[in-house]
Parts: sequence; structure tokens; C-alpha cells
Amino acid sequence: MTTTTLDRLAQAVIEGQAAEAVAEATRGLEEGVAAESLLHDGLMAAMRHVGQLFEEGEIYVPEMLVSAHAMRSALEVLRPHLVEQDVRSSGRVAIGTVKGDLHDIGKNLVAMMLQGSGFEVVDLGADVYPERFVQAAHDGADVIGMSALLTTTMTNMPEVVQAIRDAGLRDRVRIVVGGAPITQTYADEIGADGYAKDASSAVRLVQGLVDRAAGSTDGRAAGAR
Ligand code: B1M
Repeated sequence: MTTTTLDRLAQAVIEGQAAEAVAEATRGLEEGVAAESLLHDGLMAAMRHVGQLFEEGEIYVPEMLVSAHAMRSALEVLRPHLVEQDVRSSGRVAIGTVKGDLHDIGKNLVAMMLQGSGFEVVDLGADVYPERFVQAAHDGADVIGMSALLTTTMTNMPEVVQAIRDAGLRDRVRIVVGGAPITQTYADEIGADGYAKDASSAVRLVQGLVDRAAGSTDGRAAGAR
């Protein structure tokens, strides 16, 4: 029974049937399928398939768009269920997809999970220019999160790191990066503070960075260092 619901959910996304995807996600939850499974084995599996079809020239950008819309609609159903319960959180995260890149589903998912874990999240949207990230850092973000899905746009990440450095904010602000073409090696190369491969590890990463920053601030305040 469970497999059928997951299959139908994935199929609805592949075909770009938003109402159908919402109905199947809702049905899955009612049947007791874990939201994480509906996300990973249904929605994300479908998007991987859509990407493959695109690569093989079987579908084009408009089809990818309707699939993306269906996924986002179903994601809204899962949103309240995708909350990490056991994470203590505090801090403000500004997150966006970098300049030139319109892919926002992964970024939205990361934002959603961070929010669900108690972080204050400022969603800067997609196609975000370096100045906007810097402004967010000025406005009090503890963590800047950058997402990129294209090999041609991931190269805009170091520009943001440099702009934050030039603004004199680098010591105060932590920078995390993610997205399909990003790796830990790339994050290290561009001087980011961390890389996460998916939304749950992004929450753990950000939590760790915020905790460490709070620890070192406490230490300085107490004259411990
Ligand atoms: Co585009 N696209 N797309 N696309 N698209 C890819 C990325 C591609 C791999 C497809 C393919 O060829 N197989 C390919 C990139 C190739 C490359 O660069 N090497 C591609 C291309 C080529 C393009 C265009 C150039 C196509 C064209 O116009 N000829 C064009 C570019 C437009 C632009 O951005 N300027 C384009 C356009 C689009 C649409 C607009 C139609 C649509 C996006 C709609 C939207 O997002 N609102 C779209 C889609 C849907 C895809 C695929 C099919 C799915 C992406 C997705 O949403 N995945 C994608 C193929 C694929 O990924 N298999 C593809 C699901 C999402 C949950 O995963 O985003 O990876 P993901 O996020 C994950 C992790 O990466 C991580 O956590 C998330 C959750 O686990 N993560 C972070 C992401 N950000 C993070 C940040 C963090 C931490 C973790 O910290 C801050």
C-alpha cells in the first residue's frame, strides 16, 4: 500500500500534477508514511528522475517547471511534519540561491527545516546578488547560507565570501554552502565555514556553528581566553 502511495506521489511530480501531488502527500501522511520518506522516496526521487529525463533530452524546461511547482505544492503539505524535534536552536540565518541561479526548491527545504528547528530565517530568495547577502549580514544575520544548483553559478559563491570579508563582517558571520554541485572541498577552497549535503545536515551544521560562536563569545566575556 505504502509503495503505491509513494509511486503515485512521485508520478504526480514527474507529470507536473500539483493537485494530485498534494492529494498523494496528504494520503501518505494519513496512511502513516513518515514525512521524511514522502520527501526522500517520493518527491526527491521524482526530481532526480525529472533531472535525468531533462539530461536525456526527453523533457524540456517547461516540464521541469511544472514538476517543480508540483513538488513545492506537496512540500507545503509536509512542512509541519518536517520539524527536527530534538535540536535546541537560536540564531538568525539569511539564506538565498546565488546570483544567476533560479533553483530554489532545495534552498526552500533547507530554510523550512531551519525554521522548524527554531532558527529565525530570512529567505533572500533566488538570484541573490552579493550586496544583498552583505546587507543581510549587516542586518544581524549570524549565518549566511548560499545555495547553488548550477556549475556555472556556484562560482559566484566566493564573490559573496569576499564581499562579506570586505565589509569587515567575516569574523562575526558564519558562512555555509550547499547544493548539488557543491562539495566539502569546494567549501574549503572558497573559505566557507561549512558545507551540508542535505537539509537535515544543514540544520546540524548551522546549530554547531552557532553553538560554537556562542561558546567563544561567552568565553571572551568571562575573560576565559
Ligand atoms: Co534546472 N538544472 N536548469 N531547473 N534543474 C538542474 C540543476 C540540472 C542538474 C538538470 C540536468 O541537467 N540533469 C542542470 C544543471 C547542470 C549543471 O549545472 N551541471 C540544470 C540546468 C542545466 C538548468 C538550466 C540551465 C536549463 C536551461 O535553461 N537550459 C536552467 C537554469 C536556470 C537558472 O537557474 N538560471 C534550469 C532551470 C530549471 C527550472 C527553473 C525549470 C527548475 C527550477 C525550479 C525551481 O527551483 N523553482 C529546474 C529544476 C527543477 C531542476 C532539477 C530537475 C531539480 C532541482 C531540484 O529542485 N531538486 C535539477 C536536476 C536534479 O537536481 N536532479 C536541475 C530537488 C531539491 C530538493 O534538491 O536542490 O539539490 P537540491 O537541494 C538539496 C541539496 O542540494 C541540499 O539540500 C537540499 C535538500 O536535500 N542543498 C543545500 C541545497 N541548497 C543547500 C544550501 C545549504 C545546504 C544544503 O546551505 C546553505
